Amino acid sequence: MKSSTIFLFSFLCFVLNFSAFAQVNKSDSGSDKIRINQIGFYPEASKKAIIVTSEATDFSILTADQKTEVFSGKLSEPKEWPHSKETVKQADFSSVENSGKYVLHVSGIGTSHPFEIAKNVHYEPAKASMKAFYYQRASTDLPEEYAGKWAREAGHPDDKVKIHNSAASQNRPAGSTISSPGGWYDAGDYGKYIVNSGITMGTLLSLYEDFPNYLDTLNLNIPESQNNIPDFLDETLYNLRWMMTMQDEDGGVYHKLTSANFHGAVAPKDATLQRWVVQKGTAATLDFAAVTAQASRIFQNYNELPGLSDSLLVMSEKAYTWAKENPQAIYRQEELKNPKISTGAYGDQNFKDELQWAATELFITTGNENYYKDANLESSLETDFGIPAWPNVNTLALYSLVRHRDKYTNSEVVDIDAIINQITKMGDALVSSSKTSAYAIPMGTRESDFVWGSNSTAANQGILLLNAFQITDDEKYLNAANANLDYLLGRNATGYSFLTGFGEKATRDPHHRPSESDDIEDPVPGLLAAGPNPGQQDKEGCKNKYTDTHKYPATSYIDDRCSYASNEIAINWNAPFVYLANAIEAIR
Ligand code: 9MR
Ligand code: 9MR
Repeated sequence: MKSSTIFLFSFLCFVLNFSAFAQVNKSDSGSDKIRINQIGFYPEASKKAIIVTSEATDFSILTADQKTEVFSGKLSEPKEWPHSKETVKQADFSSVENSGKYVLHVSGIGTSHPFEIAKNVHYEPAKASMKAFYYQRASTDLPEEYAGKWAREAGHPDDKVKIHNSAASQNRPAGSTISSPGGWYDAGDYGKYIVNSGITMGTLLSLYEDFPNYLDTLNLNIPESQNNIPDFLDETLYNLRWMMTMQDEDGGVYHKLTSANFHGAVAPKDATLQRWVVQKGTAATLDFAAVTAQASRIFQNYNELPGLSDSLLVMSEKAYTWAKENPQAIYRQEELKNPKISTGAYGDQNFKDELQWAATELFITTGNENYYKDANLESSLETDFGIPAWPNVNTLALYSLVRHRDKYTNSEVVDIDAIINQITKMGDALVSSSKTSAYAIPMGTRESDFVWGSNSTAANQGILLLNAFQITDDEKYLNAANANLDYLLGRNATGYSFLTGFGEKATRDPHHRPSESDDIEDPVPGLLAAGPNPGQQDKEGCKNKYTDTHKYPATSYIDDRCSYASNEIAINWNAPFVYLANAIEAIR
């Protein structure tokens, strides 16, 4: 720009400062004291925003051009949120039901990011969060036709993966190779880890079993979109087929496929370190058994996939048998050598929950009661079940049982009422804590909700609540689930929408090698950032980026690629977001 033009431009801006234009400008940058779902709300649903203030008393809802006020209301009494030490008030504008684009304004505080009130308001982010799995595909190029500006070359063919000495067997000695292509990259790194694929696939397959009609029409624009299988299942098949290559002949399943050390932040095609499959383990094998058992009953209905369902069941039972014979094959990464392995450990030493999950899925698929006896769920319902996470998967068994509850109403083996009761009780606890929460959300029921990948805690709480809703039809569960979706999309103490590409202030610089290494300004869309993590386990040069504003559990988040402790993405975090957002879309 020439200097005279700059002068004219500055002058114009100065004049316009006193006009309506300046107001629009102001809304572009949204007040960081107003925390709101930056995507929006369903016409008939509850609508809340959080204002960081102890003084302000009134708020208004304006059309997005800020020309018309459509609603004015009183803020609630102030409350402190212990997880951010903020004093906040709630703005409730649930009675605004007309579709449109709006902002929320509080005088003396400012104007919010814009948001929308509409039917299907979360459809695009919900869909994008599933499309994100396509962008995580290993061993294939992503043509522009499907990947848009994030098109990239293939990386990690994984057709000559070496058997690590910890994984050696008679027919597959150390140093020999197997082919194990495909699957999704786990996270910001390029590893493929069975344990984490387990909960990820279980979550996605459960969404499919719960809402098949909605998912059958979801068009993801992927290479398989033209075939007769729903895109949602085609995408999950991409990872399932990889998982199937991870089972050894004896039924045991390799813990992971990885390079010995993390590769630098290069594109997939340039990450060419030798890849290894490492040690068969009980956790990986049971997670595999659960996923393949569940997948077997889903794919039974597809003639286009002859034999798949049967093969999955055979593999599942073989894995289960191996795990029963090897109940304590603990993955101890620190003991591995030649080469040493330093990538993600996913080390878990307690396999009871994995066994319960696998046995239950096998029971549901086969009807064989011995599996249910093995699962032995009902003796410890009160104590042993919590919000799912990668090392903690037995609640997925409860979800599957209640989904198929019609089969068990008069059952002599399953006390389905006890299972239902457990889910609604857990749901009630989340609902009641959201009622007293300063942010009006279940997230933060306990301070320990804020862990590495805390956003998946919020999403998984949402799934629990949606299970309770599907059993009871009681809207209180649906509303609480929706409140956690609001949390993830902006109604949180950082003010960020944690889904890349969605929201005026959204995560832009995730720890994600493909996004870091391309020369595209925008990150790959539809990825859920890990979220606030007071552990702050980042490396030295990154730790000092946490300032005073990041010092509380709920604010311990930096939108910086260096931060693998708060800003990485991962398939086991995206999957519960996919469930939460798509299930709410399907229900509303
Ligand atoms: O990129 C890695 C990420 O996926 C892991 O979650 C994280 C913790 O294990 O480690 C990251 O890799 C870093 C490595 O541990 C040390 N060298 C720098 C790597 C990238 O920041
Ligand atoms: O999600 C995992 C988290 O629970 C652990 O605390 C953390 C450190 O071990 O690792 C996380 O998983 C990472 C995995 O080890 C490697 N790929 C990236 C994952 C997300 O950061």
